[in-house]
Amino acid sequence: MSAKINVNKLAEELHTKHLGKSIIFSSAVGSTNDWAKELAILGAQDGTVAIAETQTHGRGRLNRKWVSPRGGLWLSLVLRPKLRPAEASRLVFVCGLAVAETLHQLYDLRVETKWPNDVLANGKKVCGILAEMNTKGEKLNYVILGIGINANFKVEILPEQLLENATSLKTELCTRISLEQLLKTLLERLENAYALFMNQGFDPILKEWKKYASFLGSQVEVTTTTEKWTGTAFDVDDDGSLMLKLGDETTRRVMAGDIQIHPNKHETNSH
Ligand code: BT5
Repeated sequence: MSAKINVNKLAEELHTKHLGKSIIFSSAVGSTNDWAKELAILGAQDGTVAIAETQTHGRGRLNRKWVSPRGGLWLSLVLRPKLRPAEASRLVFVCGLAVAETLHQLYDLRVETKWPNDVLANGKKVCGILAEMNTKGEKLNYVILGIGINANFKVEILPEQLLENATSLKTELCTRISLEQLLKTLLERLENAYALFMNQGFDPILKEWKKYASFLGSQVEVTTTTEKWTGTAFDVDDDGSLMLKLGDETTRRVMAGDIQIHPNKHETNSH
């Protein structure tokens, strides 16, 4: 089975109104987020999808490297929502929910959302999301929503330092999956979640996202660019910040950072 996506087959089967109505595919690019940004500047319509078989310079947050071998699903969407920049930052959660629902629907896996931008399968990172926006003052021009899913490769091909926290669908399911089916379901779920967000706001999205967020209630270590805390992750607030209760019972609101879940305090949920 090829690592390429049969875009014609997908287009015939895709039941979306606008996401993925225009899909472009490349065997290799630097980063699909950069590619989608170029397309957005050239006027690409809302919902355009750029997919690559491999990325030579896949990126995570803070310019961290995202390793993108053949067999993964590496894509970016061009979105042009009528939102303020602060509201648009919540699209990471809209997307995380859509990925979690997709993996839950298609495969028999324990799926979790992990603050702020990860989706885990059986406790390990299987997907990362990178939302980047272009603004002019208070006006949002476009958002590039990048999604990376470790799909049809064994996790062992990733660099050794990632193996403790990462997994792939092939490793968890012991079989290859259909990239077309994964992408089709993902775009359909994302279109639903995106419409819910645009019509009813962030509350219903956050409520659903939290159903997958098994880390809530756990002891976590939070790292920001300047600080590090240990405490109980007791909530995610309606602006997307992590709410942390520290040992001295004070609370901290964390807008951006990474969490490491304390292994002994990690509880599982029903997904
Ligand atoms: C992310 O950043 O998790 C966002 C990843 C977004 C990737 C997609 S692929 C399509 C689009 N085009 C791009 O260039 N990017 C997007 P962050 O939370 O900062 O996590 C980055 C960290 O994840 C790295 O520092 C590594 O520790 C780890 N990592 C790198 N590659 C990985 C992989 N394939 N699977 C799991 N973990 C990985």
